[in-house]
Amino acid sequence: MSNRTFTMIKPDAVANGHSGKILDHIIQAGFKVVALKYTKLTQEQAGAFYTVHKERPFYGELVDFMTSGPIYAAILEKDNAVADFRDLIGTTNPKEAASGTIRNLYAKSIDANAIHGSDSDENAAIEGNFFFSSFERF
Ligand code: 3AN
Repeated sequence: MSNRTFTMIKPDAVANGHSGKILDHIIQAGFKVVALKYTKLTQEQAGAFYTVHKERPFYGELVDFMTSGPIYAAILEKDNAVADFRDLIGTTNPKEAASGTIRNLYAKSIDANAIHGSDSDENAAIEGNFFFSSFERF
């Protein structure tokens, strides 16, 4: 069973002053923050992070949006972390996100959707390694 996932609080949520509430929501839901970083992605870094979406029509917009302001990146620990965190954040499109989910509460649109959550154990490891050195994700 997976016990780690990776998240980013995206530029819209940081700019709107929601970072603290979102982090608290995550912690109150039983996730332990095992690594945390406040940073701003370059176009090159965002392009590399989202390389799986390279062929999708929204790739350029996604990279522009993710570099538009600072973000928080974090590794989170909990039993069944990947699936439980996807439930906590809600669907990609916040208009369809279940009541009380992070995207329902804090996101406005499908591109500016407040938060990222890894979609598999494999991607959680890749994404965590992208942001954190081995010293930072002990
Ligand atoms: P999720 O983040 O819910 O796993 P993905 O992996 O399908 O969603 O998409 C990655 C990111 O790309 C989303 N978080 C969202 O910001 C953006 N995105 C997805 N679909 C669209 C779309 N139709 N238009 C604009 N941006 C999108």
